[in-house]
Amino acid sequence: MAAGAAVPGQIEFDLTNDPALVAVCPGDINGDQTQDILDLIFILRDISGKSPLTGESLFAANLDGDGDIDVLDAVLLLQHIFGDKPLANCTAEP
Ligand SMILES: [Ca+2]
Ligand SMILES: [Ca+2]
Repeated sequence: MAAGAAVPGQIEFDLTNDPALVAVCPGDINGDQTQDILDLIFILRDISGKSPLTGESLFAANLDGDGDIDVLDAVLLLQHIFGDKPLANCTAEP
């Protein structure tokens, strides 16, 4: 995990793999406050290389917190969609 170079007078932004440090809803890749089939499509498109995720969506998609997006994350989201293993609910910020 590489730290960004500090620029004096500016806020340093360090990319981290810790989802707790990034304000995203796990599983909500498109940011509409729900985790559904549309988000699964984003994960599948990332895995297939058609449309790699970036920024916050990358953190939202990494459901098992292992640092990259793969089929395990897709399975976790599928389990949520089918109700087998629900993820934490997303609620809109007030
Ligand atoms: Ca969503
Ligand atoms: Ca993962």
